[in-house]
Amino acid sequence: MSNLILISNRLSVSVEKKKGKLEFNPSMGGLATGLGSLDQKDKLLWIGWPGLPAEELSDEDRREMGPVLREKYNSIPVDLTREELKSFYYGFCNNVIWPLFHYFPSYAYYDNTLWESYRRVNSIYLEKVLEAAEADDTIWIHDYQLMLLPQLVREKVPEARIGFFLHIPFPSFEVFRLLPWRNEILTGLLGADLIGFHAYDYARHFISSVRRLLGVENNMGYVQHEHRLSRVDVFPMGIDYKKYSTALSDGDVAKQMAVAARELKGFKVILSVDRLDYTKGIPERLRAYELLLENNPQYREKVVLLLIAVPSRTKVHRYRALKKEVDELISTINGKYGTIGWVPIHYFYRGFPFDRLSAFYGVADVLLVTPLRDGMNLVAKEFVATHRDSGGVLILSETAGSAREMGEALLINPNNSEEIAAALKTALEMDEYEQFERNAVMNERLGRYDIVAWTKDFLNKLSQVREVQESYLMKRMAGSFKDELIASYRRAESRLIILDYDGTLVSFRARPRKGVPDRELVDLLNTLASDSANDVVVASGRMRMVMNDWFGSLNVSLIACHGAWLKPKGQEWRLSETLSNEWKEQLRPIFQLFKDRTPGSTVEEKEYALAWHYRNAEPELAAIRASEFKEILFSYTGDLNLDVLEGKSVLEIKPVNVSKARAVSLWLSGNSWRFILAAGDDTNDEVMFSQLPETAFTIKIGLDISEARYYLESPAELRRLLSEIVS
Ligand code: ADQ
Repeated sequence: MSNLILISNRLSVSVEKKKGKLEFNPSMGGLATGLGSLDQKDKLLWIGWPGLPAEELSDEDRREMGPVLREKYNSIPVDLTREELKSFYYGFCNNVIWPLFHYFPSYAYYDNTLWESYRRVNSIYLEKVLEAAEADDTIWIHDYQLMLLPQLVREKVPEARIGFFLHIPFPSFEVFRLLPWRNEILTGLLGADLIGFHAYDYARHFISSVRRLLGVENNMGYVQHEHRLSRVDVFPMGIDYKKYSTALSDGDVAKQMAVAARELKGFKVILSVDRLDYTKGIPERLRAYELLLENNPQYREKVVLLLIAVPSRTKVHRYRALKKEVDELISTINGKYGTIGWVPIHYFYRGFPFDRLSAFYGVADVLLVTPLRDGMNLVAKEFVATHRDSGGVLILSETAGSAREMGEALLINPNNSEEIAAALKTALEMDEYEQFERNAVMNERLGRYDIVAWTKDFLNKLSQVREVQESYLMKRMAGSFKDELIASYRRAESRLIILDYDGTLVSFRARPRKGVPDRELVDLLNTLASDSANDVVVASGRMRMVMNDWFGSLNVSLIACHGAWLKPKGQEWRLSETLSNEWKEQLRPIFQLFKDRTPGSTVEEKEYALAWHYRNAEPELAAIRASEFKEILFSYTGDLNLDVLEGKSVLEIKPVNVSKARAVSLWLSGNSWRFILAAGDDTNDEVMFSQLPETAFTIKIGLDISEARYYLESPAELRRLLSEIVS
């Protein structure tokens, strides 16, 4: 039986020590419910910190805790010392990542010792994973505390099935780039097969950062990094819908609600529920409430605000400062507007269990959720589900992830107190029919994509990614395919070997001129060419002069300029066709214009082609310019008999009768090769692959859809293969 191993900073059960005795308090979070609903063919195992620093656990405690956690809660504890908690959790996680990812860059504190601690603690989690995991287990890593873990696991268990979900926003590139360890974080995450986010924007920001910082493109959400495919996708987390939508019919909740309603004496109730965190916009919310009372005296002594704030990260300075600010604001407002019979704000600085919280949701007329940033915000969803069969208005910040799915709420900008105050007025005055209608639409959605659907969706997608990866693996030139290729090579008395150059024999460089063949490659080509049965053709889009400089002295055949020039081995260069260059006059100014409008891009003029390279341009601008440029070029091609070639970060135009496939046909006609091998990485190579005989060994370099029969991951892999066949 395989396991589903879930790794998060905290376990879903919290261990406390009271009067020297251990207490185990399971917190039935949404995630536990979602996972609990899965068919139990997989055994569930949680790995995380149990809530007590290592120093507070005696050997005896450990002997007691381990088996209880394991047997009763399927949990494996991670031991963290006070020092580790300070520098890892309070330090790096909550003083660097949390503020930065929530767009508070000025709160982030970049200190290398904190980063070192983050790395170290991620490795501690790794050890636990390695102890627990077996080859066919599914490993699901959660949240910003463990962003290095996917890659750490990948390095140790390359075949592992790894998912990662980020519960907080992924910020835009402009913010993310501020992080000194940004590349390490991206690489860490890309160790996962599937990387999930709450909202499309976060996925988009992640993909954009990967592109700009690692230079890696995405193809329909698939990212190829270090020769592996990872998928990036969006899974807006749902709630335990059944539990919340039926809460009010629960006896305990109904009782609590009756008590609360009695105590609230017919006031209109505005509710606010969060952890006390500076991202939640609590002071801004209080100011907006004050504005409502100031501008609308008719609501004084008619409404109350119930402000519930769970203490959070109280060891962090900013949180203590926020607590002070909130305390002061509340006393100012209560002092200013309160009367003997009316307190404008009831403040609860503590969390509540499910029945009390649901009762509060139930009595509330309005839920006021105004985070400055929030990955999702489940409170908003819980409130709407609780009001499935009743009115109740949700006011929701447009910067919360849940706003994307809850367009029927009153959406506000959390920094605009006037707007929030106006929304409060609208909510308090909204007719009941409209309230019902809005809640019904939102409930339909929440019911469909609840925590159970969310969990299943994520795990299904993870399996699908593995299938896609496996379909590539089936074509991988390795194992029996390689044996067959080598045997066929050895048997054959005449062999044609066609090798594209850039991206196939050498990796791409920032500047095309830097792509000079190295000693190892020259030796390899020489060895291949030294067998008189071999005709080795190096076929490139590069200029004839360059090809001549690099390979002219070798006993190989050459194709330059995408097939305009040919040099069969031992012969001189010759043109494949009579070609004209007149079109260049007309198009050169357009190439220059695009170069000028796209900083970092360059124009390369070849004998029978013009190329615009944008590898070093700002990627998003380059993508826009490239599609614009393509449109323009296509409008010329028909009249001028030209062809547009789209390569990797290059757009090229050349006469239509010049092509690698045409050039290669010269080697095919009149020859009966017993062995043909062709390798390439580009769209230009695809036509060539498709015109070769079916028995040819066609190899695509890189993971991509291709006409080739096989694939290899990189130029280095192709070189290894070539060395093997000649050894
Ligand atoms: P949080 O910042 O903790 O979580 P949120 O999603 O609002 O934010 O709340 C999570 C849970 O805590 C909810 O189920 C809620 O009922 C409970 N809770 C909040 N305040 C409470 C209170 N005062 N008393 C009792 N219970 C309370 C992070 C991200 C969010 C993201 C979640 C899930 O910051 O954006 O929605 O993870 O991915």
